[in-house]
Amino acid sequence: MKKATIVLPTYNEGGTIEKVILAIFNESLQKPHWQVEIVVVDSTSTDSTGEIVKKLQKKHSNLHLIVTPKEGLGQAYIHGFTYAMEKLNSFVVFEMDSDLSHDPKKISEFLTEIEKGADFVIGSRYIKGGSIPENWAIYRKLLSGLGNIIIRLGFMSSKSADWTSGYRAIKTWVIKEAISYIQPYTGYVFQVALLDFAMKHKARIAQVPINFKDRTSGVSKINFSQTIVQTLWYVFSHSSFIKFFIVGTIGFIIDFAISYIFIEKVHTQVWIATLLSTETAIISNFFMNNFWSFAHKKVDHSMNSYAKGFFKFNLVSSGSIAIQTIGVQLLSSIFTRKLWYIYKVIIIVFVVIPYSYILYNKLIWKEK
Ligand SMILES: Nc1nc2c(ncn2[C@@H]2O[C@H](COP(=O)(O)OP(=O)(O)OP(=O)(O)O)[C@@H](O)[C@H]2O)c(=O)[nH]1
Ligand SMILES: [Mg+2]
Repeated sequence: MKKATIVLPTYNEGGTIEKVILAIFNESLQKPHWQVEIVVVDSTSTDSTGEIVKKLQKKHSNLHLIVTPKEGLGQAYIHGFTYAMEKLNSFVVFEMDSDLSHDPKKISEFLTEIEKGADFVIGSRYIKGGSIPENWAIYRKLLSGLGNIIIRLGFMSSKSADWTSGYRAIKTWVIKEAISYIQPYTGYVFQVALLDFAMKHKARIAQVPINFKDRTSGVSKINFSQTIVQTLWYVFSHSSFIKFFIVGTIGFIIDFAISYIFIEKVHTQVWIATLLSTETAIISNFFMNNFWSFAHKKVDHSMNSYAKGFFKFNLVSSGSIAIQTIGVQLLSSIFTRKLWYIYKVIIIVFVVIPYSYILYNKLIWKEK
């Protein structure tokens, strides 16, 4: 029998915690081959949450309670995961809200995905069969929906439609590897950081649809403005795509500056200046991409791999130059020549950027 531990973070959830615990134990009886434990991580609730759990512990030996200071959702989960791994030797841990927003009936679907080989199962509100509450205020629907779109674009990944969902089943090998990485993310942003880490460390992702129910008791603990700022900053500072974009912009400045110096000040021939400036930009782009944008899949540390990677990078870059040259010339001859700079921007944004990003991922910085 493998052990699955459901970690329930609580802060003043006295109105629902008993129902949640009993429903989980009830569901787990239906699932063969799994031993289910519950770890409640209570951030010293000021209501009756702690007492209710202690009362239930008398009847249920597989119910555990950790009481911690109030340090945010991420920290509560880290306490719960550590307990599940070190004290209970769990194979899988679950994240689940304690306010009945997440239906315990879904547990068996998550475990089925784990049995099929997934390492990280996400309860998704944004896939077929999933939903958010209809009565959510429009601002909340927008925040959640738009937030997920921004995160997905930033990480350029189609593996998860719901990055902020708090209903998940995760194999403990993923948590063991991730634990020091997620440590600084104390608030709700920790959900995004954990999934980002798992994806970058080759965890197999699966999704099950969930119908998120609005809480009917207690109050929300999420601090929206703090969560939005922290999440946007996280995506901005960890997205390969955004870094690739910044590297491209720096490359453009280097290219332009060197050309300018050699053409205007040193008075070399234009083709020499252009060759020198583009190749310098290509070299700096290659190294910045390797050690920054795609650092999690950087090429092996050997001369041979560098040479191969650099050669392919030059090929892709030559393609970008060809696309731009032909594209700008073509559009200038079809439409007015005066608007050449607009054609250039359009071609860079809609053709060159996707073309080079896709080819870098397919040819140079591949998933290992
Ligand atoms: N231990 C602990 N649990 C927390 C903390 N913050 C939130 N939680 C719990 O995390 C779960 C999710 O928090 P919620 O306030 O329900 O957040 P939400 O689901 O995004 O928002 P609503 O459902 O609208 O309230 C709940 O079970 C909370 O009790 C915390 O600082 N410590
Ligand atoms: Mg909730």
